[in-house]
Amino acid sequence: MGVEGIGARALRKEDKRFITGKGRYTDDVILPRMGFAAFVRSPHAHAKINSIDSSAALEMPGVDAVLIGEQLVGDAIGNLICGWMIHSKDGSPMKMGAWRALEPEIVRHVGQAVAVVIADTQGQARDAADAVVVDYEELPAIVDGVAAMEAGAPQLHPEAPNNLIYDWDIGDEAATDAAFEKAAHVTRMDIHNNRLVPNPMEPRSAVADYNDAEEHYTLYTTSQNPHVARLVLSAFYNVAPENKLRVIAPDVGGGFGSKIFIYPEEIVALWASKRVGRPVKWVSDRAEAFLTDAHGRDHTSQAELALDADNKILGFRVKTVANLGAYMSLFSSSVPTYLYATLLSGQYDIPAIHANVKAVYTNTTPVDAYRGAGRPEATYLVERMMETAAREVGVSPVDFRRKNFVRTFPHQTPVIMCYDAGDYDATLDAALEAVDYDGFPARKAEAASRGKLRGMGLSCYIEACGIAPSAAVGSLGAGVGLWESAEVRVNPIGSIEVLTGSHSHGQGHETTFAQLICERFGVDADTVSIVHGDTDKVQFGMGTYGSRSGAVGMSAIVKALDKVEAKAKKIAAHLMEAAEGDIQIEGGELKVAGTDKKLSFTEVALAAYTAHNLPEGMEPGLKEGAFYDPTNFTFPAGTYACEVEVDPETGKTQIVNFVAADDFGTIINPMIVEGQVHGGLTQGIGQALLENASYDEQGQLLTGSYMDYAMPRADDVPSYQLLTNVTVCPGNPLGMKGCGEAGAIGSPPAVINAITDAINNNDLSMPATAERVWHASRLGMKQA
Ligand code: MCN
Repeated sequence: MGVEGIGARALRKEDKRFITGKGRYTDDVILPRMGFAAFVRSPHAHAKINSIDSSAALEMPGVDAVLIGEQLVGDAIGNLICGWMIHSKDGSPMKMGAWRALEPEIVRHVGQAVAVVIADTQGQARDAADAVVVDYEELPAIVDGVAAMEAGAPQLHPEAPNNLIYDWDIGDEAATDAAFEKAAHVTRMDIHNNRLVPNPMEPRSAVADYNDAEEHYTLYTTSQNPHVARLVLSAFYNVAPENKLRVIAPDVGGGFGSKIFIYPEEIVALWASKRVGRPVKWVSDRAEAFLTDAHGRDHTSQAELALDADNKILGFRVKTVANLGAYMSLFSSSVPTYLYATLLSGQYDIPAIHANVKAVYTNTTPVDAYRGAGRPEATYLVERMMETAAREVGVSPVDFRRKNFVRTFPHQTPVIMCYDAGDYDATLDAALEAVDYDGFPARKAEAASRGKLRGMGLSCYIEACGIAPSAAVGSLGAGVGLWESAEVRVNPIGSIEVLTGSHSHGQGHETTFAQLICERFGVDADTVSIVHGDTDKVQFGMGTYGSRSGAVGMSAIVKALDKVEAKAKKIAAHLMEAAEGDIQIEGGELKVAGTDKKLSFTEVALAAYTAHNLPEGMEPGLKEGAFYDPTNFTFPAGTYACEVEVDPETGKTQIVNFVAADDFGTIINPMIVEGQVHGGLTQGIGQALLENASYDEQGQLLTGSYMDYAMPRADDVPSYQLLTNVTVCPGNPLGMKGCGEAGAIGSPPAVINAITDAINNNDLSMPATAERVWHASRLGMKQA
């Protein structure tokens, strides 16, 4: 592969196995005597379980066992947990209803598991699951977050009256009220952020193997964070102590946040493996994935922006209802609060902000992190408001934003975040030039001559990633610090293994992390292996989400590399009888500055292990570990410009140009970063135009397959124009900011701002389907 350091467009090391079909996913794991699990799932959104009759299923061929919730509770398997304690504004803790991996009493969403069948083959298990007879007594269901709080709404959990989980505030209410009293203009909007289904390519799966003789469990699973999975399984679900539980997340085909959470199926697979005395495999099919993978978004908000006579923003007031579904999952408390409301300042200098977030239970699939997690919701709200306010006061959306940009750093927002570095004018300028903003009126006129409606929309997003400084999240109620760890092992003949707590499930870590080592030691990337995803191999780790693996995971590697380098230099200095300060590492060699004396990296590594000529008192070996805990989040930011053409006859929107100008700090591999942005933009455009998890009033998911849930395809998206501007992040040794979510965060408002501009009607919600756009454009034409 060669020596390709920081900034190289190195081809992905992992692609050899992925594009030749040699990846090893959880479903590829086949163990001797393995049985298969199939879950019996509720067809009702809300129902009491009167009885479960498994007698017919037990008689069916190959069936080993049918296990139900009462047995699980009897074996003291713990309830599923939420990781971040939120207190309501009255000081009371959030109200959590119990979530059991197999529900024995009341089901609260369609697809909830009530029993599991273990059989010799997958087909036998599924057939037998169909033969389990569950007597349900249906209860009224509620699916809408706002309606769930109204008097008389069906109640999900006795712990949470009015289905209210928490009623949480951020910012200064009095200062915000005072700002509105002084306002010359107030922009008001009701905004809904549509519910999404994550849809990674590989559905979730688990293979659990209990070894009776050693009382030890191994779990192969589609996890973004195997160590956290082990921790949670051990500490809360009472499966086994950590030393008796190995979690392996092998190749994982995408997650987008949905594989952070430890789901009922993994817990049940482990428990069932011990119960039936054989390894147990469960593989989700796509229909189960629609019903049980944690969904994303689903916010309903009212927003108000106060401006002075000069169009300077005085205050921002937001009220949001977050529909969390039937249960609280791992990040569900933090997504609509600390990941959402702390970004309501956007790229703008807003003196006063107050936000209230009410989180509610409904009879829908639980909601957790989905690419961006809270930050797309904030960006959509802020950027729709900016565009709308500019239109209302009759100034250009560009001038309006520029008037209000933050320009001095560090910048303390009124909602906790302190932005460390950025240049928002630079990315705005770059995007405007690339999209030929000045030429837009002419293109609009030309489109009109063909009977088409052209629109231009901007989105100046900011996000907080590099999740997260342990001190900050600890003080905000997170149960755990979010540092990362690394170990760098230089083997005796010079090959290098880097053990990282980050987990790659599509982000190319095996390549970018190796680039760091190439940069530092000048070695060939083929001599470097990145090891991750196995709790028995890697010391510890917090996993991958919140675009943290670059800024946090790689920083831990840098710290470990510093230690390795320092020791290697000591050894080289000793062997070459030189001063330590004179040793330089270059091109895979350790040289004495100003002389022709040198040793190869391999010679120094070998000396560290042969150990007969080491400096006095030095331990043998060349292996160092480090933990890195960031001091702040990182703040990627940029401007997205979208130009659309709408056909008023059909309502069909065509994105004719999309420019993304991003600031990700130092870039390790531009090609991988571009791939990340492409993926994020496409998911964001999917949310804006096509995707929606839609329920009927009884709580049935109407969009439960690809026949009804529209994913973006190649012809829905344009050829993106990507640009970058670098402001170095001062908070980590490489100066990096995350890039993994930006596209999905910044793009939806750019698309909707463009369509609403085209159709001359601001009243349009996501997804902007052809039907919605057609109706809205007719109103727009009447108003024109
Ligand atoms: N990188 C870089 N230069 C930068 C920033 C990042 O070269 N300035 C590189 C990194 O080294 C890494 C990749 O870009 O190889 C992404 O880095 P980062 O932004 O730190 O994000 P993470 O690696 O932590 O990945 C998480 C992020 C999230 S939160 C979601 S959701 C998401 C995403 O990554 N899910 C994905 N991208 C995905 N891509 C795929 N294919 N599949 C998913 O499930």
